[in-house]
Amino acid sequence: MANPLYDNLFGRHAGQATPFLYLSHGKTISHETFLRMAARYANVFAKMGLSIGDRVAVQIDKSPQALAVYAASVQSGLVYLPLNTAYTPKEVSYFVENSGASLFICQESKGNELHTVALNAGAKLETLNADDTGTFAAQAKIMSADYDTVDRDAEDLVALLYTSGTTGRSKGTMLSQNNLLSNAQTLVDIWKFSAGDVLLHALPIFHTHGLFVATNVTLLAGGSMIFIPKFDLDAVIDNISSATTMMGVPTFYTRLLNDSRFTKEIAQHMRLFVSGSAPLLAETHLKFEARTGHRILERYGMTETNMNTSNPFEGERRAGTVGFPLPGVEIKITDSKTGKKLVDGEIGEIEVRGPNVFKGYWQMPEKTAEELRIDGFFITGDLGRIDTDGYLHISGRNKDVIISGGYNIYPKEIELLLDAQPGVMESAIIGLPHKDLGEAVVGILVQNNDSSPDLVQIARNITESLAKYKQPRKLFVINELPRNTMGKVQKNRLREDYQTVFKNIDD
Ligand code: MCA
Ligand code: AMP
Repeated sequence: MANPLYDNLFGRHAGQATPFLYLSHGKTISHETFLRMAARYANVFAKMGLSIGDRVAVQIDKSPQALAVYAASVQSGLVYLPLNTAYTPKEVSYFVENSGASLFICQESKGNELHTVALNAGAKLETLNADDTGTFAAQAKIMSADYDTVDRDAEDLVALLYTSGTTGRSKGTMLSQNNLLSNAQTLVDIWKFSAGDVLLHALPIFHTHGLFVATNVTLLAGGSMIFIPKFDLDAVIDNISSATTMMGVPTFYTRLLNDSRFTKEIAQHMRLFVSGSAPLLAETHLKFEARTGHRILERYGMTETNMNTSNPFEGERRAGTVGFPLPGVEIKITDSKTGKKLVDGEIGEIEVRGPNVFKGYWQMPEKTAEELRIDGFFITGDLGRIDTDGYLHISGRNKDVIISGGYNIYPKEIELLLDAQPGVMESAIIGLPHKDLGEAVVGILVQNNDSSPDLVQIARNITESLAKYKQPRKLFVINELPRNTMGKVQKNRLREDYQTVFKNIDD
């Protein structure tokens, strides 16, 4: 037996002093140093008595330590559950409880407020900071840097990533060793990653894009990463000439284009820019090429499926499309109502099948059955069409979701909170065009007959329950929501009415 994901991503670098992470102030962490840190962490897990399949929930700043917790979880046969650092304790409590996590690791600064969260969920709480301090780090320091990797099967669960749902309840996406490994292998191959690659990493590492695409691909190829804590324009511009590749959400590229320091010269050393998580406007694609001579490679993925399609590395990277199905991945376009396959050119539901497709939603068999067909096709909720040359175009969404700066935001979750506010009869959350974030969140409220809503107070009331990026940037009050004959709120009409709310990039 073996542990395919650990062996391929991590174990293969054992004893190698080659660079893995370039940090600020000229500090470098080699593969060997990183693996020793992970092995120490795995020994802490063992000492705590964690067993195979236990969930480890983690809400800590982007750091080598955070990546080492991921590696240690894989090595120990645990299930890694990364959480957005923007989530409030209220949001976190749902994930820790729902997953039944045995261990919850947070930053020391949040230890006090998250203590109750862990307690209520029956999870043990440990702290870990980006400077390698905290209760978890202290235990790791006295542990051996050798650990016998736990045997795992390709189909075993390795990660649980939560995605919000259209009903307002988040679902835990169960990902197997092979879901992650097969996808990383394909991407290394088609994007021609090698040990010589230096990836400029400015994405968060609690989502698929920054963790399973950028990091797994680099690890598998044996390359290195310039590891920046977050997308900081100055840091990206300072480091870009030392990198060979970058992965980002469209906001990264629009922000770079808006800065005159971002020139053809500093991008000369790069061999590949990849974009995903949200639509890249054809206009951005063309401007980027005009400025740098590089054509951004756009690809399409989801938490449930990792990557599904990609524009070609060699061949035409077509603006406004997400390219072709990855090798081994099938895409079909179906009629949303009947599920029947449509002919090329027609717009319908995008369905995906392949080794990348997840194992189902954690303890939600009905939800799983609704979205994952018995024949293995996953109904993405995205709408698209395949053109005569075989390129997939994403033309819309069949699900009510807003994508803001690459983060998915589900209106229902916010509407449920707004509907419960004093003076509010009902609400509708919409995403409106935003020059920096692609879409930004706006709330439309209908007031109660007897009292009017206090918008300032409402904005204050929801801060405890919602991460900052989900909070509406603007709230409006109207007399009634437009509805169709079936009584369904016509959000497209609201979007039309308010489409110019964010006129400037700074709005
Ligand atoms: C930060 N804020 C946001 C967002 N990010 N508001 C809406 N949408 C956001 N995405 C808030 C901050 O809390 C702050 O509030 C204010 O906006 C301005 O922050 P700013 O400093 O400008 O933002 P930032 O820190 O620079 O972040 C923007 C960002 C970041 C760089 C676009 O959100 C980011 O790194 N996004 C990447 C998301 C990602 O990795 N998605 C992949 C999901 P205030 O100032 O009031 O406190 S995986 C996925 O989608 C699939 C699998 C796929 O295909 O990849
Ligand atoms: P998430 O739930 O965070 O995994 O987000 C997945 C969703 O992001 C997909 O269902 C798409 O709606 C969207 N997405 C990802 N990549 C692209 C892309 N290149 N173009 C348009 N939408 C994308």
